[in-house]
Amino acid sequence: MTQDELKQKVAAAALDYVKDIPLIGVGTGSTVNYFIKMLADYKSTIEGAVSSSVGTSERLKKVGIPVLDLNEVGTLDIYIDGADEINPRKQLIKGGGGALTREKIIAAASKKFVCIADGSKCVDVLGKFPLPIEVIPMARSYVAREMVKMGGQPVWRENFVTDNHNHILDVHNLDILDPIELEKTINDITGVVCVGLFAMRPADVILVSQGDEIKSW
Ligand code: ABF
Repeated sequence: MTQDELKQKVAAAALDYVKDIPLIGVGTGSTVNYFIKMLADYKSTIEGAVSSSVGTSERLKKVGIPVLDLNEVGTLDIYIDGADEINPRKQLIKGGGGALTREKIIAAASKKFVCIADGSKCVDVLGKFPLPIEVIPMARSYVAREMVKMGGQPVWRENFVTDNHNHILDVHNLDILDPIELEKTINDITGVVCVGLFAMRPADVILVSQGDEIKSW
């Protein structure tokens, strides 16, 4: 199976989790894009979705699902999103697509976060995938220097601005042995808007496609 076929397969498996749930949270990325296309068949049961990015909002509207403001919806029963890396404790690196801040907000406001991915995303230790950090633009160099002190190699994602008008640093070479501690430490750096480490609020369910199988834990 190609990677795209694996993404489609796991996206289809996530449909079971949104049956009969009127309001859902929807993430960003190529795996979720397949999920959004498949949601077209659930239009009658889904009243609306809270979206984690401008791109996802456009895709949802295209398939006829109204996009709602999280402030008006309150707590969501379910949030479906992808990841860049997943460890056995359901902790994640996210933000390769730059939507990490809104993704983290929706995850925080959801009762159940179901993370969907193809098997290539599973790792024992997070950190091979460069860790994305959204920063206020004027703090970019300062935050980068702080990350160097922590042993990382930050690279500015040039020519990219987030939906919140901020910048992204991708931090290479971090061996993330204690994800919760690192998430807290990076959160404390002035100028950081959000770090793409989802450890304090990990996923609740991981669905991964590997060959013909869907593994879940
Ligand atoms: C989002 O999409 C991200 O946080 C992560 O960066 C990415 C995964 O993308 P894909 O499904 O394209 O591999 O959920």
